[in-house]
Amino acid sequence: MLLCEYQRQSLFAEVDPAFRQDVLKGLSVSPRAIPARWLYDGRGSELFEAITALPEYYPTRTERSILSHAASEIAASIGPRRAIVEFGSGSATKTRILLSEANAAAYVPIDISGEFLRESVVALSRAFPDLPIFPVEGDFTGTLALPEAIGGMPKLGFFPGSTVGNLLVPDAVDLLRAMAATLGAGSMLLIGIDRIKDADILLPAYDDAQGVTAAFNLNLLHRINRELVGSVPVDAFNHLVRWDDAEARIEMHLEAARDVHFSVDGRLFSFIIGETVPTENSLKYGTREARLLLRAGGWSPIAEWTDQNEFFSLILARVGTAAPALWERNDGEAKAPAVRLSR
Ligand code: SAH
Ligand code: AVI
Repeated sequence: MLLCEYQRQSLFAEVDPAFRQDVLKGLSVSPRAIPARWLYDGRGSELFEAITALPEYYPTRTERSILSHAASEIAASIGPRRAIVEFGSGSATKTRILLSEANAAAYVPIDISGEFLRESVVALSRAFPDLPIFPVEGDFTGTLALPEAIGGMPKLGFFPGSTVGNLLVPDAVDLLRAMAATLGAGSMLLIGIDRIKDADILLPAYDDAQGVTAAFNLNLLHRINRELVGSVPVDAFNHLVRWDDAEARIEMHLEAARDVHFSVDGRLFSFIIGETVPTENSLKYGTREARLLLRAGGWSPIAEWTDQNEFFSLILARVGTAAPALWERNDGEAKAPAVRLSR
């Protein structure tokens, strides 16, 4: 019944007014910038899935491996019958690993990419036929109400993929605080965070040899042309990736390869050669910074898992900032090592 309702909605899908507003504003202001969430229309989500399989893109396979090794320990820490609320669920591939161990009471995938969300829910409900699934289509940085059906259940927020890295620090803190408020008392959060590492590894991960990430970035221009009656000559733009060491972030831009003029929604825009519009930041964190970020966002880290190369962290946190983490206690209770290595 719920799925039919979602399928019905997709037939009447309209252009999101927030997309129009963000693009028109993002192209008009100086410096220009378009929020990364608009990279994910149906095609963008497909291209992101293709990125996750690229040899250069280490985050997905690394996090999947960490999660596979840590899943039973995580399940024991969170206890049974939680509702798992996933922020930016995408294909929910990693979620399957968690769901196989966690004995969840319900699953709430939240994603802005509606068509992709519906498809992934259909696939997931086949794999977990007894699991109540309540998809929520929308922007998790806005105000989203959770389905009433999970109101009384204890909750685990699941925020994998280092999607938190696509927000600047103040926005990430705001989001973490909003998650704490939405998930409520007694909730826990399992979050994936990509670590700072050599630019030699980071840059190819966002500028792969096959050009899939370039297609993902340029798809934003196709989306603008399609949904906002644009005339952007897509071949006049290049995919540009930079590593900003001071900010510890990858920046993805669209760069004009020549002087170019176009219209969007009836408004005229010009780029001179070399001018760029940023389309995504991907912030990387040190271990201490990641824990501080969580604390600032109203969560207390209680366990952390990483991989052999220490490329990626999976952190389990409890809502509230009062309790010290296991590795911070000196009262004899501390049993867990600061970092549990899993390969
Ligand atoms: N969790 C998956 C997918 C990560 S890709 C993984 O770990 O592989 C990021 C996902 O978040 C995409 O599916 C995208 O559509 C979604 N997303 C990005 N910004 C969003 C926002 N502001 N609100 C809701 N979903 C968002
Ligand atoms: C979803 N997010 C965490 C990805 C990242 O690595 O920042 C998006 C991405 N952009 C280009 N490649 C992957």
